[in-house]
Amino acid sequence: MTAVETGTRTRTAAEALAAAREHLLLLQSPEGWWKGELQTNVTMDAEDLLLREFLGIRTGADTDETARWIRSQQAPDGTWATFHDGPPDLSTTVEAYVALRLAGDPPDAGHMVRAAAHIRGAGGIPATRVFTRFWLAMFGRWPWDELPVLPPEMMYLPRWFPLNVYDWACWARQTIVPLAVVGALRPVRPLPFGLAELTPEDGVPRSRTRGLPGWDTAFETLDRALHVYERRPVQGLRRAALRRAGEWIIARQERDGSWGGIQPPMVYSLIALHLLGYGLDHPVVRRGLDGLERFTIRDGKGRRVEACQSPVWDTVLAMNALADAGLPEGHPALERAAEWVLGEEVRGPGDWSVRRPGLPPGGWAFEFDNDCYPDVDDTAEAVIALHRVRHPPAEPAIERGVRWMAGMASRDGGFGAFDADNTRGLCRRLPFCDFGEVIDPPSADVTAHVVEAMAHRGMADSLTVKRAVVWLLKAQEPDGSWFGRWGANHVYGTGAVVPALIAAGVRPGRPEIRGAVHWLERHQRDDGGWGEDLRSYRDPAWIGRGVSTPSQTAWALLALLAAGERGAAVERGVGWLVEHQRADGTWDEDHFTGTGFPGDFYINYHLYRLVFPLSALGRYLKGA
Ligand code: R01
Repeated sequence: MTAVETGTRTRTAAEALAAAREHLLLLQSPEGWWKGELQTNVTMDAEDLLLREFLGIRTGADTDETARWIRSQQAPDGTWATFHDGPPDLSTTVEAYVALRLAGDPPDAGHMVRAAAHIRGAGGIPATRVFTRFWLAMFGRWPWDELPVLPPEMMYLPRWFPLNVYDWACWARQTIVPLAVVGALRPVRPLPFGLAELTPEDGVPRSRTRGLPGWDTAFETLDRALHVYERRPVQGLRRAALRRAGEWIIARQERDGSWGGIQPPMVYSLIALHLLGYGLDHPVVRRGLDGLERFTIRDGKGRRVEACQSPVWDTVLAMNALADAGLPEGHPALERAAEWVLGEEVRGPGDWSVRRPGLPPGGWAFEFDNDCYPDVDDTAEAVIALHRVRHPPAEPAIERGVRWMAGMASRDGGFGAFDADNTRGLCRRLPFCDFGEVIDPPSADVTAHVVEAMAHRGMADSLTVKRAVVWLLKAQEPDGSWFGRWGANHVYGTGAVVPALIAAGVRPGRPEIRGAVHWLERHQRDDGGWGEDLRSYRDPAWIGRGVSTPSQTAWALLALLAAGERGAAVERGVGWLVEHQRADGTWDEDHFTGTGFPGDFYINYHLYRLVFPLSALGRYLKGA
C-alpha cells in the first residue's frame, strides 16, 4: 500500500481518502448541491463591462472590481491567454485591453503599453476573431460592413435545409440568433476613447492569422452576396425575421432569466432584445440582468463572471466520488444530494425535440435552470449517481432519463451532448464561425458515460449499448487512446472509455484495453502523475504530455484500475495524489483540465481537483 512522507508524518492512501472525503462533505450546500467555480478567461469579464456600457448601466464599483480581476490575470509580457499558462491570445488580449481602457487605465501605463505592443505585433484588431470585432463595431471602432453577414432571415430556413438554426450546436444556435439581430440593426454607441495605439505598424500582415482557410470560395461568394443584400434587405421580410428572432429568444429564456445557462447567449440576447425595443425595465430584460448577477463572483480577487455554472454536474460527480469513497448508502449527505438532483429533472420538451420529436422528455441539464437544454452527459452521470446511492424514490426519474438517453443516440450509434445527429460540418465553414466548435457530433467521452450508465442499469446487452460499444471501439486512436471532447484530452477520453467498456463486459485482456493501458503507462510522467496540456488540441506533439495534475492523474488511475491493473504504474499514480494533497484534504489545480471547445475555449472546473482524486483513491482502496 502506498504511503508518502508529508511533513512530519506519513499519510497513507486511506488517510488521504478520509481527508478528501471530509473536505468534499464540507463543501456541500444546505440544499444538497455542490458547485465549484467554473473558470474560463477574461473575455467573459471584458464583455460584461462592454455590455453594461452598451446598455448604459455600468457602475464604477463593478468596473473597478472587474478591472482588478482582469489585471490580475495578465501575463508578465502584457498578454492574456485562454487558459492557465497558455500562449498569448490576441482576441482575449484586445478585449481585456479595451475593458481596461473603459475602466480608465491610461494607455501609457506599463501594463497597457505592453499589451498594445503585443496586439500591434500580432496584427491588431483586423486579426482578431469575429466576436471581438463585433463588440468593437458596436462601439464604432470597426466597420460593420467588414464583418461577415448573418442575416436574421435564416430563421426561415426549413429544418432540413443546410445551416438552419437546428443544424447548429445548441450553444452556437443560442448565440447566433441574437447576433443576427444585432448584426442586422448595426448599432453604434460612443466610446470615450480611440484605439489608434492598436494599429499595427506597416509590414505586419493585416489578414486574420486563423480562420482564413475557412473562407472557401463558395462561402466567400455567399458572404459577398449577403453584403449586397444587407444594403437593401426586403423590408417586410426583414421586419418579420427580426420579430421572429425576438420571439425565438424570449421563448428560450430560462426561469432564472438566463439563456442556456451560458454567458454568451445571455449577453447577446440582452443586447438584441434591447435593440428590438425591450427597455431596461421590461421583465424579460430585468430577469436577464438578474440572471447575469447570479453568474457573478465577488471576492478578494475581484469581480468576475462565470461562463456557465455546473451544479448538476458537480453534484452527481461528488455523489459518485463519495460512493467510491465508501460513504454508506443512506448517508444524509447523499440523501440530500439525491433529493436535490431529483428536483432538477427536466420534464418538458426542448430544442432536442426538433430532431427527436416523439421522444418523451427526461434527463438532466448542467446548470441550475436549463430546462430547454438537458444534456446526455449530465443525464448519464446523474443516472449513475442516483442508481449508486440506492434512493428508491429516484427510480422513475432514472428510468425516464435512461429512456431519454437511449432515444438521443445518433444514427451512427454514438452520443452527442445536447442533440442527436447534430453533425452538419458545413456550419464550421462559415466565415462567422472562428470562435470554436459549432456542432455537437457524437464524442467518445459522452458515449462512454452513456455506456457506463446503462451498464449499471443492467442494459449491457441492449442494442443501444452494443452499438455504442462498437462506436467506441471504432473511435480508438491507433496509439490506443481516445480523444477527449469535453475534458483534456486523450487522458480524459481514455479515462472515460476504459471504465465504460469494462462495465459493458469487455474483457480486460482484449487488445483494445491492453492498448489503452499501454498508452497510459507510456504517458505517465516521471513524477508518477499524468498531465496533458491543452495545446494538445492544436499540436499533436503535446498529446499525453504536460504538467501532472490531480484530475488527470485520477482519470488515468480510473482507467488502469478498471482494467484490473495493480502494478507499479498504479502505485506511483496513487503516490503522486497522496504526495500532492494539501493538508486540508483537497488539491491545487491551476491548470485547466476541462474543454469547452477543442482548440478554442477551455474550462477550469474547480471541483475536478477533488472529486476525481477521491474517486480514484476510493476505487484503489476498495480493490486493495
Ligand atoms: C460559450 C461558453 O461560454 C460555453 C460555456 C459552457 C459550455 C457545454 C456543455 C457542458 C456539459 C458544459 C459546459 N457537458 C457536455 C460537459 C461536461 C463536462 C459551452 C460553452 C462560449 C462561446 C459561445 C458547456 Br459562442 C457559446 C458558449
